[in-house]
Amino acid sequence: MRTNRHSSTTVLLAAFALLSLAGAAASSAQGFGAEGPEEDFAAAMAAGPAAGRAVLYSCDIPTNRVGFGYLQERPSEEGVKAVDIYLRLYANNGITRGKHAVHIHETASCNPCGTAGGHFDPGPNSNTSPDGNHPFHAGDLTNMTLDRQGRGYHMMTTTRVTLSPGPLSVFDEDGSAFIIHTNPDTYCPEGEAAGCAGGSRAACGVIAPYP
Ligand SMILES: [Cu+2]
Repeated sequence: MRTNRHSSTTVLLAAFALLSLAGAAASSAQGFGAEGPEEDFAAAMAAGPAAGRAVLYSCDIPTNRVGFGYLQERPSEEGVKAVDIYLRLYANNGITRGKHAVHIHETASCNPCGTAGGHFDPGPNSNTSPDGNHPFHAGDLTNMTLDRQGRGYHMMTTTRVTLSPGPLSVFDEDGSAFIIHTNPDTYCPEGEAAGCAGGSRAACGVIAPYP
């Protein structure tokens, strides 16, 4: 349902400007080079055939824009691809310091946040129940950590989803959305337990093709 887009100097500059604007902070990122995450991300966007972005809004005050996310698929001839994800939350967004679960949820809807549905899990044995099939969903990601002002950024790479068309694409018929949860993801080591995947929803952003 989507087509590849050309990368261009305009895209590179726009991505760089946005990411630079977000500023630098300490990082525990893996898989990014010495140039720094934001420069690497801008370069990847210029080279890659498929990218996505999301504007994150508060689940308590849906008009409050609290951050953004970028996704970049690495070019590959193979069906399984790596997708780099960058998330940024601004200061004073009403979200508490500490760790917060991050997932790709199954529907491109945030209004209200519950309409994003369960966790993205398109497989033939799909079970999108947030606490029920966790951490085995395709959309399960890693916790992000916010500072005392609720500010932070997070980078991760997943091979469980794609941005280009295919059975794992987040751009399926009803799209997908990021959810940042109120609590940390415990990754449910004891199996299903209420709230083990992060509990209630703090922020949400519909994932859209970019640019
Ligand atoms: Cu979730």
